[in-house]
Amino acid sequence: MDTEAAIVARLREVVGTAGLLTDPADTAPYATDWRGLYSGRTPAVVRPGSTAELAEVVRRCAAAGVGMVPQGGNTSMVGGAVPAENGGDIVISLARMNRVCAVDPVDLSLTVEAGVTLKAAQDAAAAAGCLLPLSIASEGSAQIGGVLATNAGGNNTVRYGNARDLVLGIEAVLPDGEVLHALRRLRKDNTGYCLRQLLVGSEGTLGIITAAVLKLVPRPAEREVALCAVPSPAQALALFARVQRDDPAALVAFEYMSGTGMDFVLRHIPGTALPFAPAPHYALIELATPRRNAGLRAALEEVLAAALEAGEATDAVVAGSGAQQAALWRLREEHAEAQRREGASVKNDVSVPVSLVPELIERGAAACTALVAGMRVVPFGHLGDGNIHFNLAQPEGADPAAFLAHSHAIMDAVADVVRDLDGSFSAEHGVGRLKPYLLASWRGGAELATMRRIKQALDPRGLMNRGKVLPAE
Ligand code: 2HG
Ligand code: ZN
Repeated sequence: MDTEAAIVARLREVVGTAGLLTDPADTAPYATDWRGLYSGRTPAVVRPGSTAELAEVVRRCAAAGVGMVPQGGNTSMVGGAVPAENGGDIVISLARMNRVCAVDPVDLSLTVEAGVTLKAAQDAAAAAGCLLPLSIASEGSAQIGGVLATNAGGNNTVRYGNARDLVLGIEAVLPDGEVLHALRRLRKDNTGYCLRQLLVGSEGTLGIITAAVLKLVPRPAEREVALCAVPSPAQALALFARVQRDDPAALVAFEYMSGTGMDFVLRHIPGTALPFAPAPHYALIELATPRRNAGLRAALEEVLAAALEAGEATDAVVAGSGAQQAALWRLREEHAEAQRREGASVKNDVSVPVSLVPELIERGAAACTALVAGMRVVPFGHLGDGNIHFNLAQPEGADPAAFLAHSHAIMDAVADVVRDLDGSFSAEHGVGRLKPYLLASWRGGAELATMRRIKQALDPRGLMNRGKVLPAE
C-alpha cells in the first residue's frame, strides 16, 4: 500500500500545485459540512481543471485503492460530501470546472460544467432570455454537479419537477476513471438504459458528474408573488387547492411556513420584516406565465379575495415590485439559516401525499413535543409538492449536544407518522452519511438489493463516496 504522501505526489503530477490543497487549514472547510454535524479528515483536496484531469485523478486513486469523495458547493444537509473522520479518502472538488459552455434559446438547453453554481447557471439562462426553473435556498453556493448528483428539489417542483426532470445529457467519470460521454441535448433519445438518470441522485456513489445539459423554459412575461397569513395548515392546504384549481399552469411555488420559523427569521436575519401582523402560519405563492398581457395580478388578487372570504387566509399581500418579491421570498429562503443561528436542530426532510400535509404537521408535532421539554416544532417547506421540512429546534438556552442526543428518538417519532401516511423519509436532501441506516427498513427487499448490485457493478471496490447512501452490509 502506498503512503498518503506518495499518492498525493502522484495526484500533484496531474493537477499541479494550483489544483491541490494539503495544508489542514486549507482542507478543513472541505471536510466539514454546512450543518456542522461532521468534521472529517482528508490528506488532500484535489481541484482538477478539466474532465481529462479528473479522469486521470480517478484512475490514479483507483489504482492505489484510495477512496474518493466528490464535492460541489458542500451544502449537503445530510453530510453527503464530506470525508470520514478516520479516513484517508481524497476530496475531489469540482469548483474549478466552472465554465458555461453553451446556451441555446431555440433548443431551450444550457450546457455547463459541474462546478458552475446554480445561481450562475440561472444567470446564464436569463441572459439568453430563458429560465432555468430550479430554485433552492443554497443556489448561490450549490454547484450543478452536486445539484444533479443529489437530485435537488427546491421551490419549483410543483411546476417543473426535481433536478432529474431537467436533465437532457450528462458527462461523468466512472469509478474506474472511464469517461461516460452522454452530453446530448436531445428531447427524444430512447436508446437503452437511461444512464444519466442512474447518475442523477446517486450522490456521488456511482461516479462523478463533470458536465450536464439542462432543460430551460421561456422566461416568464408576468410573475407575481404573494404572502398570506393563514390560520392553520389545513387552511393552507385549502388555499393551495384553490390556487391550483384556478390556474394550475401558472402556479410555480406554494410554500408553507410556521409562525415559529418566521419568528426565527425576523429575529436572526437583518433587514427582514413582515408586511402585516404576525400570524400562526404563512403561505408564500408564486405564479408566472410566459404569456404577455395575461392579467396575472388581477387573477391572483381575485383568488386571494375569495380565500380571505372563505377564511383560508386572514391577510394577504401581493408584492408590488421585483424588490418586494425578493423580500417576500427572503422570508422563506432564510428559514434554514435562521434555524442554524437559533441553535441545534433536528431535520426531517419528509414528504407525504400533498393532501396529507396538515395531518403530517399535526401528528408530527404531537409525537415530538412529548419527547423533549421546551423543544420547538418548526415545520416549513414545499407544501405544493408534499415535502415538509419537519424540523425541531433545541429548547431555548439548552445545551446543543444534549438536545442532539435525542436526534434518533425525534427522527423515529416523525418517521412513524410519515410511514403511516405513505411518505418518504428523505424527500429532497438525499441519504448522504446521515441516513443510510434507514434504507433497509424503508427501501429493503428488491429495491435495496438492486441498488447494491448496481453499486457492485460500477464500483466493485467501493471507492466512490464510501459510507454514503448504502448501509454497510
Ligand atoms: C429549504 O427548503 C432547504 O430551505 C433547507 O431544503 C431545509 O433547513 C432545512 O431543513
Ligand atoms: Zn427544501
